[in-house]
This record gives sequence, structure tokens and C-alpha cells, in this order.
Amino acid sequence: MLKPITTDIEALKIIDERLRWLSAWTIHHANHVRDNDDGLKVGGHQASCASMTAIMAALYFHALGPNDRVAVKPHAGPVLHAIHYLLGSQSREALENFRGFGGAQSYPSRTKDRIPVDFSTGSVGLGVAITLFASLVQDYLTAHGRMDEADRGRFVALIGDAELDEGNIYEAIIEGAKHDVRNLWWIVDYNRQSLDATSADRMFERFDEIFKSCGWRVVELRYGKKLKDALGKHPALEDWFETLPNAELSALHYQGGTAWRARIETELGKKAGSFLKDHDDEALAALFADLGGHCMESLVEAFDAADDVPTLFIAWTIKGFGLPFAGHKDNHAGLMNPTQLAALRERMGVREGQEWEPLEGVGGNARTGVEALIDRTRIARDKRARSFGTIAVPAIPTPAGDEQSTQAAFGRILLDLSKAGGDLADRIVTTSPDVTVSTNLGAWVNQRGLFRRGEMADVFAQAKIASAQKWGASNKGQHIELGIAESNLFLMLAAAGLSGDLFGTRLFPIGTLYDPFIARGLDSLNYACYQDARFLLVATPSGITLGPEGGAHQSINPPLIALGQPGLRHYEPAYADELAAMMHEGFRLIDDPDGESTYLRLSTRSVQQIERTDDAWRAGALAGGYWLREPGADAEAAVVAMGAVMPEALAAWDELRADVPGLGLLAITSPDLLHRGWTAGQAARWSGQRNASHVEQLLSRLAPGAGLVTLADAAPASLSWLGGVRGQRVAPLGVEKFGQTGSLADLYAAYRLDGDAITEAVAELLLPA
Ligand SMILES: Cc1ncc(C[n+]2csc(CCOP(=O)(O)OP(=O)(O)O)c2C)c(N)n1
Ligand SMILES: [Mg+2]
Repeated sequence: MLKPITTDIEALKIIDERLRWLSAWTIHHANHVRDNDDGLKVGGHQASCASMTAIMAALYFHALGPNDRVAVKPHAGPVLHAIHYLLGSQSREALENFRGFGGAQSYPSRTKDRIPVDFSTGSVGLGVAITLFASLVQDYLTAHGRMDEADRGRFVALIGDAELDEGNIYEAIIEGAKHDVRNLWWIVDYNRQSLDATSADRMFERFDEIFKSCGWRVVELRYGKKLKDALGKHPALEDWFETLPNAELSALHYQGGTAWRARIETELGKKAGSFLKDHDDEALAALFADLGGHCMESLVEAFDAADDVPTLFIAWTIKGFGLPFAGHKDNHAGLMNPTQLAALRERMGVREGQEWEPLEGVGGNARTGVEALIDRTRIARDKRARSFGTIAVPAIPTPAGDEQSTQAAFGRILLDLSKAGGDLADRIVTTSPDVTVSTNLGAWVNQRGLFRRGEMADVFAQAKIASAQKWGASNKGQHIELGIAESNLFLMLAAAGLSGDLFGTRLFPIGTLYDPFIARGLDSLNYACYQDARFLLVATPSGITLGPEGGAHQSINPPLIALGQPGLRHYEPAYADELAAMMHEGFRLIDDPDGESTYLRLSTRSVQQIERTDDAWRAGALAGGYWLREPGADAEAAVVAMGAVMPEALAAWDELRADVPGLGLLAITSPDLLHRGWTAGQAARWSGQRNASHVEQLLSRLAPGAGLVTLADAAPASLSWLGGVRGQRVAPLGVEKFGQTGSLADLYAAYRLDGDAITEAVAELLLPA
């Protein structure tokens, strides 16, 4: 008769085994069973999965509640799918199609997987850090009364040990310390192996010091109960074991019991005699594999003891635990061959043909206990519905002023919104990496205050020292101040931009930074977009138009970055009324199921505002461009300009129009949208629809052979592609070299963005080809 299951621990151990089998089998099936038409490597990481099945079993089937959110290390994705398969929320079909089109994704994906994935992962380090910012957002929402205290959850990151080399993790914990973050569990799968080999020993001792100095508790789970017990009885063996370098330890795990015995005999001799006598080779291998991260009792105890202090668990594991390549330094992408898989199947009691049975091999009373535990599991089984379309975005008036810069207008718009109040204003949360004041968020912050969980006095104000800027914080503040770490800005925007999904409450996050420093956090920005987080990114100043402030701060290629970045819409206004329209649209897109995030590229250049005779420009500006000066039907050329250089374009147009009949001036507000519309129009035509895109409609106003002079304070490639739409000749003006300091006149002349350059380019276009 089968021994009845009496404890959850035993059921958890069975689940650990099931997860190890199902994850290995899912990967095996994709690589060795499913048809492979194109012969491309499919891949998967059986060893990285086997490393963490016990940790994940203890978490998901014991420790976690429905409000807890987890970022799973990318290569353990199949374990997460196996967990949901056991819970009934993942289908066999999706697992059979792992890494196939429409199947379970290689790495957990919020948007593409059908199971609830709290945070997408893939680019290592980012999934770890976003949990910290999500925890901060939770604190923000509860402090603002937008979320019940009772609904608070923990934020868990499952981390590969090599992942800890990513610098963004340390930027995040430094920021976290300032904000006194809590409810974080970061669990390191300390298998001492990376992708290439075993990892360096020396650094690891430093990690706990770094975390502790940022206010974290560090819990090391080095030994399982059995190993601890055995080493406790043999101090010499313990000393020896503890000094084994990573590479040696991994090699011994791979080689197994005979190797352990030979090595101990050589190095400890008689001191280990009784210990070796008590253990045969198999027992030796099993004992030394009883590390903390594989010992269910140790894991459950550690999780039960943890509270809301940010905690780093360092769980020792073996990469590939229980698989034939356990501990081998090359096992990262290693796949079991069919013979090895068959042996594992036998060993795990899985009958041939029954590989997908969730509880295959779990018999009699054990099955009842495991089923009961699965039923009792509290984690969310279903994907949370995304909520959109609930917040009314009021009209955004254009700030008054004949001359103004888009950056100043941005500050004014936020100030006006704040003063007017209302739901949108209350849901806006701003954030900036130490450039709050210099990006014109100051007036908004004076109105709405800084956010801190605890009060922070405005010392200068208390001392009655004159300052334009209030700098006191409370838990009602709406600006989250960040240190100068742009990656943190994007992770903050990602977390706040997912507040609707994660917490059921929409925020309207606005992040500001200098345009060139987008590149500093580019992968984090991509990560935010990949998860479909929604926010406004306000980048200012930009281009060489910032003039005397210097070459190192001048930006050239962000419009090209935006052109290639899915999920982010680039708008570049020339005038304050365009900006007001774009901010309205940006807010609307945040709360639209089919929306996206918006990148506003702004400038400090004060320019004469344009007189409008009607509102027709508005729809064009939001679609990517409009004719600021209408072209004639027979026009042979047009000036095409974007953003801060519009005054040069207007002046040149004025000067040239007598000589070039019908010359038009096309104002581009979003090369990104125009390009997207163009390619979408092409695709639609291939499927039989006829839909001229906005850019085609704009350019169709010109004679077929008309040339275009394009002008942008950015890489000329941002606009030069326009010539391809209808096969027109283009003279592209823009910035191709790193800028220098100087007055605008000097710089525009040197970089050929001035009236002379436009006139010359038009003249050249008019010459016969
Ligand atoms: C930013 C980034 N760089 C490189 C990679 C490629 N990569 C994937 S996993 C990995 C090493 C992972 O080692 P570890 O974090 O220890 O995870 P393990 O599989 O050992 O659990 C690397 C370099 C990546 N996914 N992301
Ligand atoms: Mg590792």
C-alpha cells in the first residue's frame, strides 16, 4: 500500500519533481518530437529550469497569495508554464507549441502568453528591478487612497546568479533605499553558473554586503537539512566543503559519487573515514546535492519567516539538478538527447505516451494530497483583464504667448492642469532623474508636491530662504524624484505605466529627461514598451538647438530610435498649440486599449507662434504632418521641416515663394506615425484594400517630379525616407556630426540648418537632373 501523504512538504516535493519533468519534456518536445520544417534551432534551457523547480514549487504552491507579483528569470519560463499547466490555466496545446508561432513563449511574456505573467522577462536584470518600482507604485497607490491596504502584495524576482552582474540592479536598489521600499523578495538561484561557464567566486561575497548597505536583509540558503546535519557532525568536512571553488564544486556535482569519494579521501584522508563508510557513492552524490535551493523544508521555512523588509534570498542550487548534465559548465543551453530523456522518464515514473499527463506517476494517496494542495493554491490562475477607457481627458488649452518654447509650454500645460484639478490631474504622476527643474516640471511640483512614504521637510522653505522651488515631500505628493539613473526612469515609467494592469488603477505617468540621455536607458525603455506600459516621455532639450549648453547634451538620433521602437509614438511639435493637442492625444492613448506610449521631443528655443485661421491643422498634426503653407498644384519643390527649426523653414519659404511658384511648406510632427502609416498602407494594398496613407495623401498634393528639401534638428535620415514614398528627389538637411557649443545662428550655419542651406538645396533640386 502507498504511504499516505500527510504533509504539504511531501506534496510540494512531488510538485517539484513534476515541474522538473514537465519543463524538461516541454523543451524536449519542441526540439526532438515536434516537426521542424526549417531546421532552425528551437532551443530551451532544461538546466536553468531544473535549478529552480523546488524554489518555484515552494513559492507558487505554498508562499504566494493572489496579490503577489513575480518576475520569473527568463530561462525558467517553462517552469512557470508547467505550474499553470498543473493549475489548469495553461493548455497542453500551448506547451506542445512551446517556442512555436502562437505557442507558449520562450521567455515569460505579459502580452503574448495566455497565462498570467506579471512581468515579462528576457533581457536579464530588468525583470528584477521592475519589481522594486512596482512595489513603489503600490505604496504610491495605497498612500493616495487608490488601492486598499488589504490588497497589497509582495513583489518577487526569481534571479539567475549571473544576472546579478547587471548594473541596473544596483541602480535600482540605491533608488529603492531612498524611497524605503518594502515587500520585495528577490530570490537568487545561486547555481554558480552563467551562460559561458561557472561564475567567479570572489564577487559573490560582496553581493550581500552591497544589498545590506542598501537596507536589505540577506538570507543565505546554502544547505538543505540533510547536508547541514551531516556537515554538522563532521566539522573537517564542512570546512573543506565550504572552501571548494565554484568550478570544482560544479565539476564534482557532474561527476557524481565516485568523484566525491576520491576527492574527499585524497584531501581529508582519515578525518573523513567514518563519514565515507556511512555513505555509498549514490548516497554521497545525493547528500552533496542537498543544497538549500533544492530542500523543500528549508525553502518553506525561509519563506514563512520572511516579512515585508526587502529580502535577498541566496538559494544554493545545482544547474541541471537531477538531469544528466547537472553541474556541467556547458549545460546552459544543453538539451538531453532522446536516450537521456527516456532514462529520465523511466526514473521519474512517467509511462511512454503519458508524458503530458499533469500528475503522471503520482499514485494513490499521494495524488489526493497533491491535488488538494493544487486546489488550495492561492495564486491567480487567470490573466487579469486590462482596464481601459475609464478616465475622461479634458480639453487641453494652449498656453498663451506669442513667443514660447515647447518646453516652457509643457510646463505651463501641466501647471494649468494642476490648477484646474480633476480626475486626470489627480492621476498624473511625474518622475524625473534629477532634471525635474531643468525640464520645466518645477511649477507642477510646486503645486502637487514630491511623493515620499514619510514626510520630508522643505528645509529651505522652513528656514525662509528664498527659492522658486518647493521641495517638501509627503505621501500625497505626485512627483517621484529619482537620482540620475535613466534606466531607473524607464523602469519607473514601466511600473507606473502598468498600474492599470497590475493594480486595477490607471495612472498617467509622465517622465522627463534630456533627449540625448534616452540612449542611456534604451533597453529599459524597450522593456517598458515590450510590456505595453503606457506613459508620456518628455525629452527636452533636444538637438543642437540647445546651443550654448554644449555638444555633450545635443541629441541627434532619438527620432531614429523612435522610428524603430514599437509601442512608442514620437511627436515633435514646433508650436505650443501642437504640443497641447499632442499631450491630449498622449493621455488618451494611455487609456486606450489599442493605444501606446508617447515620446514628445521638445526644445528650449522660444519661437514666434503661428496664427491659425482654422482648426484643420490639428488632425494632420496628430497624424504626423500637415501643410503649414499649402503647395500649388504645379509646385516643383516643397520644404519639409520638423520641430524647432520651423522658423528657418518659414523664413526660407517666404523668401523663395516668389521664385518657386507653388512652393509649399510641410510641417512634420511625427515621422514615426507617417512611416507606420505608409507601410501599413502598403500592407493593406497587398491584401486587396486601397487606402492611401496620410503621408501619401500629403505628398500627392505635389507634382510627381517635385523635389523635397527636408530639415530637422536631428539625423537627416529621420525625414529623408519621405522621398521613397512617391519616388521624389530629396535634399536632406540635418545633423550628422556631434555638435559644438555656440549661438543658434553659428550652429545652424555650421550644420546647414539655416535659410541659406534651404535656399541652396531648393535651387539644386530645381536644376535639371
Ligand atoms: C541583457 C542580456 N544579456 C545577455 C543575455 C543572454 N543570457 C541569457 S541567460 C544568460 C546567463 C544566465 O545565467 P544565470 O543568470 O546565472 O541564469 P541560470 O540559467 O544559470 O539560472 C545570458 C548571458 C540576456 N538574456 N540578457
Ligand atoms: Mg546561474
